[in-house]
Amino acid sequence: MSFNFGAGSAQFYTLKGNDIPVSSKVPDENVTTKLAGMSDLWQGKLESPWREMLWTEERRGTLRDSISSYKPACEATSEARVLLLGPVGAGKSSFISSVQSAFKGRVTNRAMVGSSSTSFTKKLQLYNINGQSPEQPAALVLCDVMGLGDGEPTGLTLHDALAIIRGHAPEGHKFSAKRTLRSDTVGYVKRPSLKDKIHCVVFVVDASKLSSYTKGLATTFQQLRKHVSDLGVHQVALLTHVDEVCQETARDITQVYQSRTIQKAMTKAGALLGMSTSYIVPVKNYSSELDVDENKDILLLSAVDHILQYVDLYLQDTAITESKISL
Ligand SMILES: Nc1nc2c(ncn2[C@@H]2O[C@H](COP(=O)(O)OP(=O)(O)O)[C@@H](O)[C@H]2O)c(=O)[nH]1
Ligand SMILES: [Mg+2]
Repeated sequence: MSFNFGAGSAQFYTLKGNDIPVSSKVPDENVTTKLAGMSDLWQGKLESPWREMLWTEERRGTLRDSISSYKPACEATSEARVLLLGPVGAGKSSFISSVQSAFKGRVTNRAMVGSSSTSFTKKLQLYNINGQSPEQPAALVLCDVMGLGDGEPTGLTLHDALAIIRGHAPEGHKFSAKRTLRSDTVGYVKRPSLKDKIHCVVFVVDASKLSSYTKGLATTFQQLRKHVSDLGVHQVALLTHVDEVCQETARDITQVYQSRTIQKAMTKAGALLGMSTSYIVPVKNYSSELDVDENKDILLLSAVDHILQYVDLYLQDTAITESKISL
């Protein structure tokens, strides 16, 4: 299996003169408390970022505008429907709230964010991303659902995840590992159209838990990936909690693509998911922040932009197939 690190793969990892080990700097008090249990220390800074990012107010504006004015690449659906899948606590609900916050300009908690180890979100919840203003909603729906199981009899089953992706699950359906979705379930969508289906699957994994995720979870991911690929739906991934594995990134999010620790975490996430790192993007969700931050917004909005590219690949393929059928 090969992993694509883009321009970064040929970099030499040298420490610059100003790269004082973080432990010897005076860190922010909040950050220190959060990082107390961190296993992986700052492992040095790459000479240059392995992905180019523009950390400017202008870039944030451009991303907001392009997502707000996004139109799906196929007439059969007026909006992109994206499903977030991952274990409990990975940050699926937080990502939805964070994206919403990045548009609103203040931190909101729209999707219910949990703090326990069991899934807070049991229902299939659809969130219309508001865009620049409530009158101008973005053509993007993010779907939140309970955490994936890792072979244990809890969590979303493979069968139910695929039923959602195929468009059979009604909004608000309450999932249970004991009662899987069936054609006689109330609200079951028998003949889903393109707008009911999922156009891109986003796997969400927590960077601070990569070493403790079970083999069962890796198997769940691999099985899902195989079945979702068979449906022709593209998959990308979000690596969340990056602030919890790298102090320097926690202090300054613009360091995310220069942190060797995060680069390693991305490789690890790629191995867990069985996916090239070119599909994976890191994010820092709004968790304890009271205010939005320009650079965190840029990372979050870039993740949405990345997702929409894969939505369009699926929709373009679908449009071609449909036009062939109607010939
Ligand atoms: N530090 C930090 N905490 C996060 C991040 N994303 C989510 N969290 C926290 O992790 C916990 C679980 O998040 P949640 O969104 O409910 O996970 P879900 O079960 O996947 O929906 C919450 O306490 C969040 O505030 C992140 O990027 N960094
Ligand atoms: Mg949740």
